[in-house]
Amino acid sequence: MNITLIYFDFPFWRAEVSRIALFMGGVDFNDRRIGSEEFQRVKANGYLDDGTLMPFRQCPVLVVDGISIAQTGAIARLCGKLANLYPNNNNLLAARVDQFIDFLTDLNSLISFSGKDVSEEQKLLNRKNLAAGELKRKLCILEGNISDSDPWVTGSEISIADIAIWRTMGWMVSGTVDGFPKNLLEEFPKIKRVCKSVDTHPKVLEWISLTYPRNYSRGSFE
Ligand SMILES: N[C@@H](CCC(=O)N[C@@H](CS)C(=O)NCC(=O)O)C(=O)O
Repeated sequence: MNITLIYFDFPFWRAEVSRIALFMGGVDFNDRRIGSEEFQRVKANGYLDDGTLMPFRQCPVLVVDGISIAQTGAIARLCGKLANLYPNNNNLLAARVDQFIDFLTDLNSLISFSGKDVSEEQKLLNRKNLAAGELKRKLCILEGNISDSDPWVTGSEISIADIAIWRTMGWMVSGTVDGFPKNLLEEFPKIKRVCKSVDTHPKVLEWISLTYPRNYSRGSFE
């Protein structure tokens, strides 16, 4: 199987969950990172410069044996299956993983839209309100869906859901999202516990040392 994952040159969860899954599973892939100029051309015509199809003119895209697949969740599920980080033969458990990925997609949209087509000042205000209001409510709900006793969100095995939660939360508390305080997770010990477990996983640390810029702020879960 020939696999290429296309995204930008930073570890945002949309691509990072799949990159890390493939790495953890020992699945060979081409980690293709594109620049903003090429992405402008993708948005205009739907193809990379080498002719690769970008189905919805968005990133990430996974190309498997010449077939292009779009959408974060679809890509993460496929990579999770290939890497044994997503249930291959248990539909119910698979749906339990899916619900977390879809929930994170909701959170991502909430955050993105709060900064869309508004002034910097308004964006900062929107983000502050979001962090103290609707986002906090959603984090509270996420916290309530994590068990007190299981090590990972869907039980005894790590899955793409844990990796996705770690990377999304890490981004939110990294200090790079204007208006979000770094202590956003203060009241959520179970979310922090899961994030810390991923953040200290030996394969995740190996991937970080291989690919993250030195001093990259991936958030603290203390
Ligand atoms: N629903 C898509 C959204 C992906 C998305 O919004 N990606 C951003 C980059 S992080 C993008 O390509 N934005 C450009 C656009 O939507 O035109 C997914 O889940 O992958």
